[in-house]
Amino acid sequence: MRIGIVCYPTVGGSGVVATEVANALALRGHEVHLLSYDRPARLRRGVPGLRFHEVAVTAYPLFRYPPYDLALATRMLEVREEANVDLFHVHYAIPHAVSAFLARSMCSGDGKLEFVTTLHGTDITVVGADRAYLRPTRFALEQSSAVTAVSRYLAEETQLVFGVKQPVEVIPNFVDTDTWNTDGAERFYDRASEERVLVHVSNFRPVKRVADVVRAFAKIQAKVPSRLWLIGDGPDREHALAVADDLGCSHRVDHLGVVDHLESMLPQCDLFLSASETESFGLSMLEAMSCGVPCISTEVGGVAEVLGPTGALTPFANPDAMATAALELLEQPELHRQHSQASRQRALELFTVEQAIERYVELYERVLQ
Ligand code: GMT
Repeated sequence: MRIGIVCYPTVGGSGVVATEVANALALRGHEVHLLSYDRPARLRRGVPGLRFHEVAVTAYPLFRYPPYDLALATRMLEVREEANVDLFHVHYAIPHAVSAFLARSMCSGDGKLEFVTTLHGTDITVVGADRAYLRPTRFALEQSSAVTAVSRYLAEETQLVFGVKQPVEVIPNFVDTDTWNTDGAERFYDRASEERVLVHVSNFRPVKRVADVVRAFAKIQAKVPSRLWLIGDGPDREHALAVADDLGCSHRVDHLGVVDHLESMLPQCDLFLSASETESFGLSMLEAMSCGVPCISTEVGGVAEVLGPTGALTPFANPDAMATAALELLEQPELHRQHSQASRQRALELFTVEQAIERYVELYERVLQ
């Protein structure tokens, strides 16, 4: 098949998932055209049949907000005409699904331009529910050849917020379990120092509540020797570090920024902490699980579908409860070992690349019939 993929190029979850879908499809012999305003970091080079198409937006003094959605629609049309793509798969509804509809409407020639929209989370729960975006997003979802969501929670939320008529199919996110593995894993019971390494990975947006992670960690480090690795970057970084300072634990908190090879660091971690206010899936937790790192998360959105019986879920905005759940695993090596193995096992059983790509290919075929 010839497939066009549209996504944001940032390290955020939707861009990562879209890029991994593109990589996996190309490695399976499909011709894949990825469109975005920058080349995504995870897009593989040298894979036959995998091409990147930059979407350039012209600046003009009159444009306070350059119209990216128009530039994207034009680029989609060009790629359709040049490469004769069979269908587009757009990740994150806003504005990608609207651009896809526009591209379809401008398209002349044989056949309807089909597009599949995959919803990732904030495109529905935060941004999509904004009055300014709600109606065009709902319209574009109704026009999509098929709509998928990355968790059951998000599919239900979409029906609730948008009242769309067509079904929303759940195709969960996935992880490359070969790359994200437990090779060379070293947990606290293997270390002479017994220091526990806790990790949080995110884009540090307010929705991630990184300061709550730090608050929970302050309690944990008062009980067991430990460090907190804060990985990623974003608007709440300074606030989170200031909270660590206020709570007297900044000497145990390392902000490592955006790292290149997270998969080689996770096997050295003991626990992943997530304090998000909403999380449709929690891709970075799945990556941690695949490396045998149990996750403690707030009980929000679709996280329960990802963690299952591994790790623990704690109430939102309750760092004390998060610390208590974390200490349970960090003070009992045998219990930690069980959760670590169960986390890896769950990733292998339910969230592999093969499972997800098979579902997407089957959906594309259905749409094209
Ligand atoms: O909102 C973000 O933090 C980024 C966003 C994205 O689309 O880049 O993440 C969402 O999509 C990810 C991939 O499907 C999910 O793993 C995240 O849970 C989801 N974020 C939220 O729902 C807050």
